[in-house]
Amino acid sequence: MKETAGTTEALERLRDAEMTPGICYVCPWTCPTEVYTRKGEIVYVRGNTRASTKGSRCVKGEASHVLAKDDNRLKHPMRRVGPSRFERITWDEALTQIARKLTGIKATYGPEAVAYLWHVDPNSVFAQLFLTECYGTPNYYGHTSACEQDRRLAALTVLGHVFPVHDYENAKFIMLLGINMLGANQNLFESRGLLAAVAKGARLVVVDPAFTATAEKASEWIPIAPGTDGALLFAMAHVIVQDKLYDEAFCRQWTHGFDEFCRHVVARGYTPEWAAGITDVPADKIRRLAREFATTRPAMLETFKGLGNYANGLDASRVVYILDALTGQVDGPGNLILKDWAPLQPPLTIPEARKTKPGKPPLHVAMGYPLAPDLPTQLLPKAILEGTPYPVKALFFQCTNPVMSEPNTALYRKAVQALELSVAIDTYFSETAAECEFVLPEASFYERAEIRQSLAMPPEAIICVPALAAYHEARPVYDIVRGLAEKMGYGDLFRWNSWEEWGRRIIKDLPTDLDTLKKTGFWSGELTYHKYTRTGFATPTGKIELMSEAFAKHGYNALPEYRDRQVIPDEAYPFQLINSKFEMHCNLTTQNNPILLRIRGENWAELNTSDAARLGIRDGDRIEVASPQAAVTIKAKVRAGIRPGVVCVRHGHGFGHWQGIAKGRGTHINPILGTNVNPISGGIGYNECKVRIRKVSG
Ligand SMILES: Nc1nc2c(c(=O)[nH]1)N[C@H]1C(S)=C(S)[C@@H](COP(=O)(O)OP(=O)(O)OC[C@H]3O[C@@H](n4cnc5c(=O)[nH]c(N)nc54)[C@H](O)[C@@H]3O)O[C@H]1N2
Ligand SMILES: Nc1nc2c(c(=O)[nH]1)N[C@H]1C(S)=C(S)[C@@H](COP(=O)(O)OP(=O)(O)OC[C@H]3O[C@@H](n4cnc5c(=O)[nH]c(N)nc54)[C@H](O)[C@@H]3O)O[C@H]1N2
Ligand code: SF4
Ligand SMILES: [Mo]
Repeated sequence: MKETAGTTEALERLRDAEMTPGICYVCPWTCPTEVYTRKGEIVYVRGNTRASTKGSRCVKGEASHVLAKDDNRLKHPMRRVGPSRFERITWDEALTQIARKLTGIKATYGPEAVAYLWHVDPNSVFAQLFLTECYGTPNYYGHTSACEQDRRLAALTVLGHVFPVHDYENAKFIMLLGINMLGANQNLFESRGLLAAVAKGARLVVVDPAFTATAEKASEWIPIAPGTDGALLFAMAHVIVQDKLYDEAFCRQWTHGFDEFCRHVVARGYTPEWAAGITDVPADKIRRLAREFATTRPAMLETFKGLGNYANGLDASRVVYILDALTGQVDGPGNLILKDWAPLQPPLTIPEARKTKPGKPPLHVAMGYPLAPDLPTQLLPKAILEGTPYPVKALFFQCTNPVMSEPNTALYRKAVQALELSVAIDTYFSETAAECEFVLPEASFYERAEIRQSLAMPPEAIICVPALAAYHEARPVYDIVRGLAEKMGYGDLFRWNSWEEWGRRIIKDLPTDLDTLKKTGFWSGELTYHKYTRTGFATPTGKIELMSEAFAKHGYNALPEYRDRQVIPDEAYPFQLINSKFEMHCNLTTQNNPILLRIRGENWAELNTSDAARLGIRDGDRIEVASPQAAVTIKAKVRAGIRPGVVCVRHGHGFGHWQGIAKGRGTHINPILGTNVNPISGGIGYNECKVRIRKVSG
């Protein structure tokens, strides 16, 4: 009875509801959705059933309707008036003052002293066009160095593609190293594909010091010693080379440096016996895995953050893709897909005559990281506090909270405080906003428009149509940038009557129109395989580079090598700290959501049962986790499913400033992490940290 009444009530709410296509922005995977509203309120949201995600949504997206009415959101612009004091100001005051400061900074230090940072990038292209083309700074960056910078540079230099996606569903052998597809979900169609593959009998091998949600579904879990995957991968390459299990015809035609790579792994002695001593994976198991991988079709290897979290992660990630190349299956069914992008155009064009050419190279180049696919953000404090390689005086933070998400929290906070201009564009009062001079409220994805690339296998564009009126005074970034452009003499270039005007410009090369897109929510092109046979690979040689010409050009070793990670546990700090995510939270974005907070109200540190018993720690005790840099206390989670000697902290929680309900819950681990920057990619080594632990209270 009760259920029937509930169903009737739910259906009643849906009567006459209007559907607008949306994009979920809770995590970087931007799933296409359908948002149903009635009388200006959300009544129902579901995944777009016709798009590539087949209607999937995760719990984080599902709970996100709370955003629309969350009283803790930023409601109006604010300006700092004291150490922890902000006053409300109008948009006009905010934009006038920011514009004045931008003009002053450009006159004194040059436009390059201004940088713009984002994480997930809602409409950031407007800021890019204004700052890089009109104002004249080359420093427009994402936050990839805090994320998958090593994997990204590996994919770019080996395969010539920034972001391979995966046809897990049709694979027969899948080996995942440092990627928790079912716990830190990435494309939902991929998670579904992975489960479908396992159900059809595919072999899933998970290499991870922790028994993750993905390992739970695997045929085999390999609890490797942290930071040693490179050795395992090289040894697999050694077996494939010695047994001639590679696809020689493919390698001769489509790879560069095939003979050199084969000689290299043999000459270096990267044998399974050598790797066994490093990885703690027995040599015969390594041999078996290599043979299974090379003789099963389709078979693929993939990684994400787990390898890049160490100083040796870049070369390890390169070897993942090199192994994929050796068996000749890349960009085929059941494998890595080097996706085509939808032909989207910029929303507006800046005429040549109005452009300002930057006088200095972009920061990543000036910092000595010419190959870095994104800014090595851990070096920003040096640029701000010491003026090296050149002074940075102003930062914009959109959709990113680096004061909390970067390591070395105290230094990063000090750097933000030292800026002449700091602007946080956020939906909430983040830890970074709390250090900034100006805090600007951005409209959420329920209130703004966007047309962007999807991360589907075929080329696909997705659209977000505003479903709700603006939340208080919050504005989308395109309106914020337009306001700034007006104040700085570029208003005529950033003029439109409605978002549809620039929306039509973005899709002008798509074989569809805006009205259709507004009904369907997406445009999808044809999925094609083996595109390289027509175009080659987008590398300097047009081939998959087992030996990287880009590396050689910049004086780095063209062939990957195995090195130890940087920080190794010792007697004083006997544990390796590693990081991972929660299934039901995303980074530092969802902790204020009451539904998600009820499911997971705080984070914890996981340690092995045997370590815990030795130290007298029981599940749920509070422990101190101390690195050579600092110490924090956190709840202990004792489990068998983690390698002894490893402490795994689940990221998220531990907010101090945030005004919402997440404040004071759980522990922020980043203050104990030191600065660790990969010397080539500029990626952050979050796991380069040794710790000691002790029980604080039961
Ligand atoms: N639910 C949820 N989903 C998310 C996110 C989230 O916060 N929550 N965040 C999103 C973002 S921004 C990203 S970048 C992705 C991240 O996606 P993943 O990279 O899959 O996520 P992490 O939890 O960082 O996973 C890293 C894994 O590496 C393992 N690991 C640590 N050290 C080693 C090692 O030495 N070798 C091996 N083989 N493994 C190791 C960790 O135990 C962990 O399981 O997830 C995205 N999806
Ligand atoms: N210790 C540890 N640290 C980590 C990680 C880890 O595993 N362990 N993971 C790392 C990884 S993979 C990543 S990607 C980074 C991510 O770190 P960040 O780049 O800092 O991103 P988030 O943590 O997701 O924080 C996003 C911010 O954007 C805001 N926001 C959410 N939606 C919107 C919106 O629509 N518009 C605007 N303007 N703002 C919005 C949120 O309120 C929040 O303040 O963290 C890294 N830091
Ligand atoms: S995976 Fe979940 S949180 Fe991420 S975009 Fe999709 S529905 Fe939103
Ligand atoms: Mo990330």
